[in-house]
Amino acid sequence: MALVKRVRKAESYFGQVVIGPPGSGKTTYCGKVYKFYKDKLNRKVEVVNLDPANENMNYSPKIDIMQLVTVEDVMKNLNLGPNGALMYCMEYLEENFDWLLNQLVEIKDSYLIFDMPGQVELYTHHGSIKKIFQKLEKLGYHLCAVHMVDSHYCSDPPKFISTLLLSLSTMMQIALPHVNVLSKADLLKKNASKLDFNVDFYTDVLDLNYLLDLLDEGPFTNKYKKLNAAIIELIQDYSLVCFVPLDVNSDKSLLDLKSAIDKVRKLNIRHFFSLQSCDVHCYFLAFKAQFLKPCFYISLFRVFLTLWV
Ligand SMILES: Nc1nc2c(ncn2[C@@H]2O[C@H](COP(=O)(O)OP(=O)(O)OP(=O)(O)O)[C@@H](O)[C@H]2O)c(=O)[nH]1
Ligand SMILES: [Mg+2]
Repeated sequence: MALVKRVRKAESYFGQVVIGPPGSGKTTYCGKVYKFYKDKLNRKVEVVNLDPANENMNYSPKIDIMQLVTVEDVMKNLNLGPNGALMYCMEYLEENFDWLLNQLVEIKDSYLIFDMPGQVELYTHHGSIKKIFQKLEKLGYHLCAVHMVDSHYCSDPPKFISTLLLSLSTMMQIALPHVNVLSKADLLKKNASKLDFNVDFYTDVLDLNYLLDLLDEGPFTNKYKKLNAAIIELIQDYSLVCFVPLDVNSDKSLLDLKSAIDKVRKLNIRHFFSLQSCDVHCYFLAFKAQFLKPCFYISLFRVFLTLWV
């Protein structure tokens, strides 16, 4: 209780929570953005590692979950596999929230970068991460989710559609101000000639029906195509998902992402519907309000109906 009071006394705190599937570039980004903020922007910044199986950190974390619990120890002691052990670690962190808060209080004047694990269910339906960041929000931490997906998925239409759906469900689950990022944009540029469309098509997520034309035709894939059409309609109708491309080795790219994050943070949720979401490349809690609209549920229902019919 005293700890919570100590936090409440202070002003607001800011930072970003770097989430996304395995290997999407989260840890690399955390190390690069740490250096960028510190050396180029002269900001006080710290990285908090919340991945209990983080082996190759390219930064020295100020707070490290591996001092509280590791996947390796949980696997050994509880006889769990790597995925179950990671879920256990996150639940353990949730139970020991004060361990985290105690250390956050010590670096309250720094901008925070949270490096997160790469297990997708932690961001789509498991509750611990959501609850941890909700608690921090209530204590005055203004955090933005930076959701990384590997831009290599742009090379395959069905994979790109899955990526859109994953981004949407992560936004719904985590419910923080949110920026979707297509990581490894240098490779995207390098291989642009092999893509079906130009890079803007994938970042702006506008005319998705073109993707449908690229899906295989056939008696067995007809239903699959109808399902993809319904998913595309859902994503396009609500214009909730688009991406900021990121090349971690480019300062300009890091700066562009910083601007998108700052916009998300500064914009008042109530202004959301007066903005073109793709103009700002960012989406935030306001889409909660979409869920109050019956038509949102009708669209979702249609997706599931297509799956069954
Ligand atoms: N070309 C290129 N490679 C990158 C970029 N960002 C990350 N990588 C590479 O992608 C690989 C995975 O990066 P990580 O930072 O370990 O990914 P992660 O999301 O932290 O992975 P997990 O923690 O296992 O989920 C590494 O080999 C990085 O060097 C980028 O902008 N461009
Ligand atoms: Mg990592």
